[in-house]
Amino acid sequence: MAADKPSYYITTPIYYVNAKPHLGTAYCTVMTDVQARFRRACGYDVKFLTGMDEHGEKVAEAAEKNGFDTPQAWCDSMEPAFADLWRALEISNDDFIRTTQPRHIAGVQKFLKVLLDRGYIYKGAYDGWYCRPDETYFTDTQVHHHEEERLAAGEAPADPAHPLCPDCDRPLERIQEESWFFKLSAFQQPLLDFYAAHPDFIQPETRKNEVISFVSGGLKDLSISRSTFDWGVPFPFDEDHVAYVWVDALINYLTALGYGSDDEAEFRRRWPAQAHIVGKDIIRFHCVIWPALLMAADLPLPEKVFAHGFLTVRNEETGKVEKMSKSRGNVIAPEEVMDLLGVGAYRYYFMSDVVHGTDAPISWGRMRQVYNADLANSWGNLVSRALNMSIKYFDGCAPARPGTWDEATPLKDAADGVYGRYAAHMETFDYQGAAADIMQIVSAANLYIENSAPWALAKDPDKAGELELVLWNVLEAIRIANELYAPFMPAISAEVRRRLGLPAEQDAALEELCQWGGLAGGQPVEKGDPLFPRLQD
Ligand code: ME8
Repeated sequence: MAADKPSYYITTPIYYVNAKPHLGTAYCTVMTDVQARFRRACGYDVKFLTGMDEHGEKVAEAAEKNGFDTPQAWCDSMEPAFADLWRALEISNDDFIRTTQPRHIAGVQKFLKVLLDRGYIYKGAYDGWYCRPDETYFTDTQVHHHEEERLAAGEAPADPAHPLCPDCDRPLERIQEESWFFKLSAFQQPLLDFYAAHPDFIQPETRKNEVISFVSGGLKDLSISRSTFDWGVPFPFDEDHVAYVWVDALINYLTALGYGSDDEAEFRRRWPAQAHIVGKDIIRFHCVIWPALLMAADLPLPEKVFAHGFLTVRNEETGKVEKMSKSRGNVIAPEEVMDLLGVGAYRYYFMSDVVHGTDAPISWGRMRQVYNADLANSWGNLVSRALNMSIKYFDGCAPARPGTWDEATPLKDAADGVYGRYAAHMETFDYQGAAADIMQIVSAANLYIENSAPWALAKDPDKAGELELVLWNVLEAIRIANELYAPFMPAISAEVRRRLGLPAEQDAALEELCQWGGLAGGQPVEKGDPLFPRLQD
């Protein structure tokens, strides 16, 4: 723990264990990782949490279907699928929570008791619609409204016994059972007041409007327990009931900090979270139910929920563009993309080319295009040319920092203020903007090499000083661009640092590392294999 550094607590959703992670799951996790790495580089004391959502009827059913004796054994068998992929994708999570861990169960039970004591839950009977694949409840009005929209769009009427889910269009079930309810209806005005007082709480803006209009339409109390199966956290004061999987899951953000344990010091230090990163599919849970639950428990609310869009694929049969999802069976395995691009380029592609907030169709052609243009031709080529020339003209070393290092050059100009521009983009999750900031330096450096033709300078002994200045400028620009790329491509950046002969660990904060003039020079450098071998179209 670094007491002197400000805490930055960032989370991904905890993913369902019923299938292996796919490109969409990985997209959210990489996006969160880039922010966590950026914040660490800026000097924050980061806690980056991800994990697995293991309770609920679907998990119990999947365990049985897959021939496991217990749901727990099924969940345990799935952990490596997540843990191994996160390692392969260079995910730097500091913790991995599983909702079946005792630390989590204790925290959920404490939370439920707090809600009971504060008078925000009561026992009643639930009679309504339930989407089993999404584990989401819908009212008659919501379902009716969706059916009207479908009919208006010319679609065939749904079976009245199983109308279709307003979120995912799969058949709903009618559920009637005794249940505990959360007084969500009491939080309509407090939520609207909160959104108004915290305009940055929901990002991007379009999502905020969607949430506000949903809440303005009125909130109904929420069924938060199930009694027809037992794979969940038992209510401590009513053992026949287990917590509704979403309430169980949301509380992970607290229990990972020790909420409900004997030592709540980390919880007190780090809560509220700085950012929950989620997909737009689960925004109501994070921007309506979660804040209401926290208000009911008298706890502070997270600073920001960032909702990204979906990676989509075209359904060959219907021609419709669909969300890539496990239950639709249209997923691409991250390993396929890693095999094509390598991990660094995989991360770079999804983070720099897919605008965070809108949906993005996945295309192998576009991946190749971005890889070849940005990485093979621009960044990789720049690094390899610069190192080659150093080795050739400076006896295997970087040129020493010349006395005139502080004089204006096109590269010093390009690097001037880059940290501020980049940080502003990173902080608002505009990674595309941040990648463009770095690319400006990279392009300027490639152009500068062309314009100053070091190979010609090297032939003229009178131009030795100029050659030194030019090449030092290029290496200095590379050093800075490489630090800025590090959250996107951690292992590649570490390798570039190594080839440049720089220390693996940097003590200084990113802003300082981006100051022009940091490269002393004179150290041996290494060419190495191409970082991004060109891909054939
Ligand atoms: O919802 N494109 O888990 P989940 C982009 N357990 N992102 C996608 C995606 C796609 N096609 N498909 C999934 C759950 N995601 C709950 C969460 S949190 C307290 C409980 C990402 O396994 C996206 O971030 O269905 C989405 O929100 C998340 O995976 C849902 O993962």
